[in-house]
Amino acid sequence: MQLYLINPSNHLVSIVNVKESRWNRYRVWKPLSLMLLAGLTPPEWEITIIDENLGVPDYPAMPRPDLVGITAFTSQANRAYKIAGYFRHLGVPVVMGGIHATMCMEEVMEHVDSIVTGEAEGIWPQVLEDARHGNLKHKYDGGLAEMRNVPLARHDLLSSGYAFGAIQTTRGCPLNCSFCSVTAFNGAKYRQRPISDVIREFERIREKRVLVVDDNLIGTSTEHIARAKDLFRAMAHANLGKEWIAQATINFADDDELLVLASKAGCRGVFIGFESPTPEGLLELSKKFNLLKGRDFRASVRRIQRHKILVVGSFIIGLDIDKRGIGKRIAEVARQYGVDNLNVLFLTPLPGTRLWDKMKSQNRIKLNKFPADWDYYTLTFPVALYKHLSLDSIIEEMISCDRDFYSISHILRKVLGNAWHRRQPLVSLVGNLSYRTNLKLNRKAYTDFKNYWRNRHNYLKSQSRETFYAGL
Ligand code: B12
Ligand code: SF4
Repeated sequence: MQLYLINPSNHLVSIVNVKESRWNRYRVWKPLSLMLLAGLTPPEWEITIIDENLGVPDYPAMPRPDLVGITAFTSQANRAYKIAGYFRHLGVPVVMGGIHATMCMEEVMEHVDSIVTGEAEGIWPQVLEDARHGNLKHKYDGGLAEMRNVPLARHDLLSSGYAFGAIQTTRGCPLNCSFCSVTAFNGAKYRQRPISDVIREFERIREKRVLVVDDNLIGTSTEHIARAKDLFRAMAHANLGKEWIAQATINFADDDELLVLASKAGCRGVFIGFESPTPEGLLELSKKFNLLKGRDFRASVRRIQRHKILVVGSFIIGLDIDKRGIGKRIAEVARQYGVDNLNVLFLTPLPGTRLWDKMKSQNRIKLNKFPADWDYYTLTFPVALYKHLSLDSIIEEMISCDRDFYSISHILRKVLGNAWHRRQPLVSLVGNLSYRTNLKLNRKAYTDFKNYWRNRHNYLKSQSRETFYAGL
């Protein structure tokens, strides 16, 4: 039995389109969900994982599979339906799972034979068994998995073309920020994998560099942090020889022992959501956690960096309180905090979030011709109406923020500072140049986006259902 597991590309973000810049090799990450599904798949299935981000294969030249499984974030949904349409046309049943299938069930059910909502661990073997007997149900629900049942992902099935491997050690986040889908999807309960499983899986990853995909690496409570320390001790003890980056909340800076252990375990970078430069902004996004204890962000960032861990700071532009000047303000604050890289995203209503409900009820979701408009739900386009910022002005704010933070003089200062402190100056240079190179691509993307926004009614009308499915 042949199984294809497919990660659809999004033409607006895929590596295929950004080949102009070799830095983007560092921005393409392995689809862990598919490697994990493969780990759950019994041996009678012959598995091929296709990551379209590495190039779209010549599907017609490939053998006809018995089943196709597709994963998709919302921004990949439009392409996912095209792939589904192609295989269903050949008579091959298609199953879709992942966050978009869970958040937009009804839409997805129109395009595939079967959907799997929630996490796959408890249900995927059953889906395969039903498929084998030609008895696929239209809908399955995996719910939330027991972490001891998360299998070792099949890293051997996707081994080349990536700068980073990927692994997951925890799921869920108790913080439930209004713009984020993680709590709605993976639950508020913070669930940790057995440490021995994490170590065994790390040992199977061939890449020297690894992305730990956890949304909140260390959690929030004393018990979560104690477990994170145990994990880091075990990783250092296993002498894995890996360098890894992860996502965490700012409390990562609060415990010096934790930082020492993380660094010994191979932590080289951490992505932290600061989200807004003002307390009002944090309240608007329900990110009260960042307000606790009258935190000094600059001191927190410094404490992390002292352990030779680079800090990427993430902010969101387009909040109801954001006015003209917010771009420069974010760049200025990010510099004050002393982050090594700045990542700014447009406030985007993702389905299943409280932000979606709010903006929908206020009729502010302007790119709403789905599925075509899902292509733009990459957080790199302003898809909604923003309270004080028009389409043109929010884009100008984003450009001015990036231009300011990634000016050559600022990059040089940062890199020299890192060289002085022996804190991965080369990595910091590559990271900064990669962002800077992308600025040019972004500007072109914004111009195309504005044209699309203004003309999309005509554009969408011109896409008949036949042309929609054609031309894979
Ligand atoms: C790693 C990651 C990335 C990596 C992606 C690597 C990759 N190719 O998969 C990178 C950095 C590239 C990335 C990019 C983006 N991401 Co991201 N990312 C994540 C993160 C942190 C972890 C995903 C992961 O690997 N999880 C581990 C795997 C094992 O879990 P899983 O994917 O959920 O899979 C399980 C189930 O969903 C299910 N399942 C999944 N697929 C399938 C398929 C089938 C057939 C079946 C049966 C089951 C099934 O089974 C799996 C096992 O239980 C999530 C947060 C999260 N908790 O999901 C955000 C998340 C998925 N990202 C998000 C977003 C918004 C983005 C971006 C659009 C924006 C951005 N700038 O970050 C871009 C989009 C890129 C694109 N191609 O369009 C949102 C998506 C929300 C949504 N509705 O789409 C999330 C949920 C974060 C959030 N704040 O809300 N991301
Ligand atoms: S943004 Fe981060 S802290 Fe907030 S709910 Fe999502 S994962 Fe948790």
